[in-house]
Amino acid sequence: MIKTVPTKPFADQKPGTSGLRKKVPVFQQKNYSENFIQSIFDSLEGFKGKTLVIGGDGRFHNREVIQTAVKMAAANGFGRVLVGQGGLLSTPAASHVIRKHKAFGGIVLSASHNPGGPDGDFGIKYNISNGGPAPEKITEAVFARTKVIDRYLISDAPDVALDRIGTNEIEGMRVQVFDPVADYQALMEELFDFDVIRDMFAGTFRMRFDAMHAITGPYARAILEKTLGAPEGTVVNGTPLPDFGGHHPDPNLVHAKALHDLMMAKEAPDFGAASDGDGDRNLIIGRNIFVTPSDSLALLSANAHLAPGYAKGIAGIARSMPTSMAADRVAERLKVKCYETPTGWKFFGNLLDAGLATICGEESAGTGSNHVREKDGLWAVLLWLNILGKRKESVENIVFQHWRDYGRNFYTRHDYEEVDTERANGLMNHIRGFLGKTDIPPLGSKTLVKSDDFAYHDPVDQSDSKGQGLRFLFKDGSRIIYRLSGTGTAGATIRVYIERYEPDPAKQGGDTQAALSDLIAIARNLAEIETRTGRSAPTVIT
Ligand code: VG1
Ligand code: CO
Repeated sequence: MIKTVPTKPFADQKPGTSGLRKKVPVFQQKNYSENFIQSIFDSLEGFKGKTLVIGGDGRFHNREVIQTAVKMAAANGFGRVLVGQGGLLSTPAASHVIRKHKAFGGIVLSASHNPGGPDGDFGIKYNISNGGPAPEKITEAVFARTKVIDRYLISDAPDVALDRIGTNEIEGMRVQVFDPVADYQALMEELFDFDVIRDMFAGTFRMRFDAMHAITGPYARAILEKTLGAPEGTVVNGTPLPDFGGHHPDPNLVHAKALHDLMMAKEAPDFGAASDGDGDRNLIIGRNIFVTPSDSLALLSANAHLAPGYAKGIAGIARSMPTSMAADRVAERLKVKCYETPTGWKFFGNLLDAGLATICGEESAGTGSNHVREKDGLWAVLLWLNILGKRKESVENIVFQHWRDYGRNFYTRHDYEEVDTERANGLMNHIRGFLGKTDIPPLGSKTLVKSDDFAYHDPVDQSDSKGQGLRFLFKDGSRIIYRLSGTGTAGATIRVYIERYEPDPAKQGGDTQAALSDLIAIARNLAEIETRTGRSAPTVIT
């Protein structure tokens, strides 16, 4: 039976960079998830009888909300839902399934790289029929609805057997529980030369993939070990756990330190990689060398033609504004355009749909292409493997060669996490005060060519997005950028992005932090970070 349940609005359901993210206890409040899901449905039109894809990254509270979402989809009139077995579905796989099965949209339960468990984070995001994150127009409508919602619809049917593949029915709506890996794996086989990669594993080539006890474990085992012949044990931490084994499923040098240490050790395998909570990020480390995500975007774009899926070349590249400008140089050489968008994958969707860009990336370990409408961790790993198999060179050689060819963009991001929100806003306002000025004492001898609050005009739907990050651009091509994170759940996270271009091969080696030390000092002084936040050092450096 379909029930109409009265409810009251929650004031804090504003979606951030990627959906609504809050602490688990917030989501456990009565009606909290229901209100948000109903607000999504209330903001959409024309889904009666259509298909909805539902899945999540397996974190704590996943199964409960999957059941809720299925019963609410039935009550709201969807004709069919596709649910990943066990309630599991990586973000890129969800994107693919939405596209392949011509679904109206999808609900992905994830807080991605944020920690999980009973005191960790949870999240809900909505993806549209192109498989990509809902654009701002929709997230704003959802938020507006959450502020006035007074009822939600739900079926009182018993729970769906999530672990059994097969078809059930609720209120006349079909519920199909499917294998979350199969469709995705088939897509990867179309894009990449699996024989080339298989040959590599049949020889001496070895890798480690750290799934961080998150969603990519089953995908990586099936593809790398079972299909490509990588030895068993190549995938570590491969079982998704509700609390990610107590770790933080953020594939960076802090949270994937074990992988980094291994890759820098004498017994390092040839290639190391990791992915995040929901499988859309990738960390790439060669023996002896960490590849920054910005460099990885540039390298993948320059070498994509070595994979069958991109043999005809790429139509364009898109990167988020804070991502280094290394990809711009590749685009220039390939004679294609490089688009600069605000942070968050939702801004790439239109460019991909319109065929303006083929490969997209963010400095935050996100890379992807037009094969889906989300960033895709394993895709990046497989493209790297395909390139390594074709070029038969080490990661280190490939990276150094790239720097020699194009110059190196030294790049780092400093995060100050859980800063008091008022203080963080004060700091941003202080920096904003410098915008447009020429006389800025903390800049010392650096020559500023432009400073602004980044705004984006979407060339496809003509929408405008303002307030996307404070930029200081210097004459020598270096940049300092400040923005506040839109994915955190406690206080504010200040992100400082620092970049300098080095064309001289003789100066391209060495430590990134040392190479950027002048700019780092300027960035700290300009923002008065220490006095305003009380922090003498960043929480995380990537
Ligand atoms: C961060 C990253 C951004 C990424 C977003 C979602 O956002 O900076 O590049 O798209 O996370 O990634 P923010 O607002 O905290 O800087 V995921 O893998 O957490 O969905
Ligand atoms: Co993610």
